[in-house]
Amino acid sequence: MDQDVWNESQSGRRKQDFGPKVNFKKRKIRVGSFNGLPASSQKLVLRMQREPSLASFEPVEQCNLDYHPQRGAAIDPHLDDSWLWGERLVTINMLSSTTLTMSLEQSLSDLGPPEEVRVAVHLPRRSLLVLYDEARHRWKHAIHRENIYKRRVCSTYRELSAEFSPGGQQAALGDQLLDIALSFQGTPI
Ligand SMILES: O=C(O)CCC(=O)C(=O)O
Repeated sequence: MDQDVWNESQSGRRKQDFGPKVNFKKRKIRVGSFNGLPASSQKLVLRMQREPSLASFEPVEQCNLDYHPQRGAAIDPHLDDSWLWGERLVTINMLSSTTLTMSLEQSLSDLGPPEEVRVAVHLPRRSLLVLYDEARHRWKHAIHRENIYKRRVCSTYRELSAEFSPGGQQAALGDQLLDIALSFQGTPI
């Protein structure tokens, strides 16, 4: 990864993207210069697919993030888009361990105001995390800066939503994106 350029991103992160150019607000997608996931991911994706829960997982996008305590790197609580991205978000955690903080606004009693419930998920170095179902769609996820102890790099892989999958309204575009992604000839966009 360090042989490719890292681009400055928000909150002290650096990133490398392998995927189409997307304007989520306008719901527009441009294939642009997307030329696939990197060659180094081919083996990893095959290995993921050996896990029963990832047997049908075909990623169409990869985002590498680089966190360093000296830059105060973090990612604020958020939900990933679900117009383009599908059910499973798969992240490989590398170089050092961290904690993923999951949070949900919940009224704990009928009368009380909503309160934030937090769950800390330990991510060991070299672990793989799959977010799906409520953890994907209801609970926000974040990495707080106090949980970055040393340089940490992660790769997040995303699959297509139903709209871009066979039978969906934008299946043809989805098919084209998958063909490019799974050529594994990519350079960062
Ligand atoms: O650093 C991580 O593990 C989380 C990355 C993430 O939430 C994202 O890319 O949307």
